[in-house]
Amino acid sequence: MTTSTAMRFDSASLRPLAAPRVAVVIPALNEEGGIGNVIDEVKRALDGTEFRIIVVDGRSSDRTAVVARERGAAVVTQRVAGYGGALMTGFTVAVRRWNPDVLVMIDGDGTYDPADIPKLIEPIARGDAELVVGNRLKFLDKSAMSGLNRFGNRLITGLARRLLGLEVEDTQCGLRAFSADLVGTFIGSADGMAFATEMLADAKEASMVITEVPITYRKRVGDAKMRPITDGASILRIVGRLLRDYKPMLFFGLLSLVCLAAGLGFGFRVLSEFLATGHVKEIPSAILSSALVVLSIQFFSLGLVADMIKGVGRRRKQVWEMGVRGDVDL
Ligand SMILES: Nc1nc2c(ncn2[C@@H]2O[C@H](COP(=O)(O)OP(=O)(O)OP(=O)(O)O)[C@@H](O)[C@H]2O)c(=O)[nH]1
Ligand SMILES: [Mg+2]
Repeated sequence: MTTSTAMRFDSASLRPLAAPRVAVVIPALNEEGGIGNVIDEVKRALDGTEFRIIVVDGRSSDRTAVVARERGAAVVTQRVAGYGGALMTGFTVAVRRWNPDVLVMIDGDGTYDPADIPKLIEPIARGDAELVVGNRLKFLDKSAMSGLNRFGNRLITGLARRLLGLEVEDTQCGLRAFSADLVGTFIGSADGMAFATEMLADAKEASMVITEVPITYRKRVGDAKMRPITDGASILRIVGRLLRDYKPMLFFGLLSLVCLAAGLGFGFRVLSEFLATGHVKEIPSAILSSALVVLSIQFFSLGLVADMIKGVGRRRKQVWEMGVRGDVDL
């Protein structure tokens, strides 16, 4: 279990909830084989809790929407494409139409066990966490995740943890719960599966208190929607973009250092030739060297400016969040 220790400005959303209202959002694209069972299992798991189930249909070509409606879930069609777009649609609909205390996200393919949902809600209801992420890696059934997926998962998780400073072990887990007060924390700009990583970066940026809870992971029902190579590449791209947006000084500083090192490398040859002979014959090297050093300075300045912009944006967001998070009766 990992808990973020980032400094917090306000803990109003960490209040205990006696009987939380729970909205479960299920993104589903051609999951007619699994969705019905997932809905039934969610109902069983949340028996005794006040809850709603929202299936976000990605314009499935099979009977996903029909099956979901038959089992009593509310079905909405997503407006923004992709897995992330589906989840953001579901969160927005849930918050605007029903005002839940806790939002839960779970896949419609039966890989997650809805019986784990109460375990995820508990730390939020106790007032100990704002975002709870499932961790599949604790007891992973090897047949549930292909070798390629496991490798990709480890690579992406390692990069995301190191570069973005995420303190979550299973960064790609799709079973999560969070305090509905903080739904505005998530920007949802990442397309496809990269949303899972972006969500954690947003949570960290907003100093949300994050906890991981071990869960079970099963073999999926129906065909995979994930394309390991395309989705893996898109997640790597998003890690790069998140690094640029959340750690601009590191991102541009690294580019600046690389250019500086290359520039000095070429410059050294020119300079040593000049010192030895008094002439510069390697004109191309001299030009390349100065261009690289100028580029390095530009990257560094860009880093400084981006860092300043980020600081201003963050302050504005903190003020905004304090305003909406307060436990105040109006
Ligand atoms: N509405 C909607 N749902 C999607 C979309 N892409 C994926 N999903 C759903 O999101 C959930 C997770 O997608 P999966 O295909 O299971 O991806 P995964 O869990 O990373 O990989 P596998 O289970 O190994 O295929 C499933 O319920 C999908 O049906 C989409 O574009 N729109
Ligand atoms: Mg799945």
